[in-house]
Amino acid sequence: MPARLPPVDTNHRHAMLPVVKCHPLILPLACFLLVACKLTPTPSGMVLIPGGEFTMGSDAPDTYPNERPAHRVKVAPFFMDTHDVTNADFAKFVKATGYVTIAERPVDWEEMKTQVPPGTPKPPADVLAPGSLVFRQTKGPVDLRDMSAWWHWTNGASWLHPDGPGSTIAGKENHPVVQIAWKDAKAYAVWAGKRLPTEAEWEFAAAGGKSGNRYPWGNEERPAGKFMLNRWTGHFPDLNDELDRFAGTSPVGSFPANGYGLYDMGGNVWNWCSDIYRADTFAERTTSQGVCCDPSGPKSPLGEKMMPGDPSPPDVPGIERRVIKGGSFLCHPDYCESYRITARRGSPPDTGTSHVGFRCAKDAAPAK
Ligand SMILES: [Ca+2]
Ligand SMILES: [Ca+2]
Repeated sequence: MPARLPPVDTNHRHAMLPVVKCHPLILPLACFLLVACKLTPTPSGMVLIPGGEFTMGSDAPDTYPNERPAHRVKVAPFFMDTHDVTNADFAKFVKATGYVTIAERPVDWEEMKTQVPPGTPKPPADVLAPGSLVFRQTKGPVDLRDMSAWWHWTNGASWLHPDGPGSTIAGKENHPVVQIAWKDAKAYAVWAGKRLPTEAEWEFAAAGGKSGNRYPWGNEERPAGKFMLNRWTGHFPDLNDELDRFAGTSPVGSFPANGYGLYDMGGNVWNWCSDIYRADTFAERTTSQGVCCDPSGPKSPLGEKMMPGDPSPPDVPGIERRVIKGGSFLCHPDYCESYRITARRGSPPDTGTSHVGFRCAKDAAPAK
């Protein structure tokens, strides 16, 4: 006969716990460790990116000169939004704060004057009126060196009207918000208690815990013929056959996540990063010794060495631009393939476009 077990008091959870006798110092020590190693809980909609050392940039021949040289970088653990900030997310910010995006404000000529060559005449009123840059498909093949064939300054274009007056975000609540200038993205991040990721963090996160891959999902652009991102399909910029199901932006999370659970790290919309853009950032960084820890980008755009083949040559040397990463629904393998992990470009911080959005990061430790 087995010994009878004592009755269990099921009304008290502690009654189910075994009583462990331990050294009197164990409990105070455990409390000390809990406080000392206090981990920030993972905020909703974010994942913990563990941090570590990785190879940033690429020396591969089929990459741009601004991605070279490949070099070792360390990043501390941080949190990253699993998906781009959506129209619904941004609407909450605007409702709570009354924030007016840069595209919705008239251009400040006094400020603009500091960013153009001296002696530039004041532009006509329609150029100074509120607006933004809108992509328009061309009627036929064009010279791919002339981006003005498909980018058009459009009065009335804004996050609410991403393709200009008459366009709407109704029904696109879960699409990434676009027509967001870097300064708008930063304002949102501050409101959300977050920040923009550094370029190093973004690139580390895009790799999804793997090393040496060309894309956030692996080395093959279309494994087993499957589209892994929203990019341009057809002939750029005059024929979009929508083979990947989307002509413009797509709802966030329409394609598989990468190894960290991050969606759309390649394609859909570009993501703003916090760093100032320079084509020579990596070349300058590697002149110093050792592995670079948590780089936050160049201090200034001044003194940038022009690089032949830079996909983002500045209109005016020394003008401030900020890094964008990940490519968009406009990228095509025959054109720029900017959804590669190491691809990088610069864009003026006060200009929104219909293919640039953002996602936020947050420190995982109390303070850096
Ligand atoms: Ca597409
Ligand atoms: Ca993206």
